[in-house]
Amino acid sequence: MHPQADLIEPKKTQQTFTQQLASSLTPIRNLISFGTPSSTPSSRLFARVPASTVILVIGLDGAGKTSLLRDYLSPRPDSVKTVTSTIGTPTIGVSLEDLQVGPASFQAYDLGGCRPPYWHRFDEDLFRQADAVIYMVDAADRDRVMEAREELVMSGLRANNGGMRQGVPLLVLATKIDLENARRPDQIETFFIDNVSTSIGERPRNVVGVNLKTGEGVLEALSWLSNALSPRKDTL
Ligand SMILES: Nc1nc2c(ncn2[C@@H]2O[C@H](COP(=O)(O)OP(=O)(O)O)[C@@H](O)[C@H]2O)c(=O)[nH]1
Ligand SMILES: [Mg+2]
Repeated sequence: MHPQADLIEPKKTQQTFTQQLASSLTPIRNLISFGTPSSTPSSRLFARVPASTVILVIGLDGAGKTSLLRDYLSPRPDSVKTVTSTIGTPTIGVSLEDLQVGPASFQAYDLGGCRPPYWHRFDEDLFRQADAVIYMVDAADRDRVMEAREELVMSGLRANNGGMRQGVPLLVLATKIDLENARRPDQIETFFIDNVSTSIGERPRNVVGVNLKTGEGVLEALSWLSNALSPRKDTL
């Protein structure tokens, strides 16, 4: 048994599925009691998405990508694998974090910084191959907000060799809403969606503010994404 298991309250048998998800989509210490990877709240949340769905988790470094994978989507912190891909000639190894959650794989990658142009082609490939994109933005980082939007628009949406495919859902997660200087989610929405709506085009999109220290907003955000990806019940 995990050393912290006795700190976790026993589950109430009458809890609904949604209540169970809400209470367990908090940092990893509360997920531990869920046991096997196949029974984690996040794997149940994404159980209905099509097989081999790729969910790209992307944004500037420090936005909270690793925290989301490690603390909310993974049954154990060590389930997140670091994989190396090569780009350019001569080739350079770049690291992505990869996590399988039921039929979906989450792939996290850092954008930004001063990188040669061929790195941007690699970014564009990631966007093009994704079935959904979680674009993570540090809502409290006012210095890099322009850079963050530029990366989304130029690599993700307006890429010369094709960025995000039509209809691919875009979830913008505004993290660190607990910090005093954080922008509100509606301000992030104006800046990242409304002001560049032509580039974003017609696709399911949503902006949710989250606090990855407590889990606030995470269930709402992931539920929206799993619904956006799951086959609709009412299709003919
Ligand atoms: N206060 C606060 N800190 C956060 C939040 N999300 C992430 N962090 C912290 O921000 C730092 C960078 O997060 P990380 O997940 O490594 O970002 P990544 O570079 O995008 O993978 C870490 O110290 C996290 O603990 C949040 O919502 N609130
Ligand atoms: Mg990281």
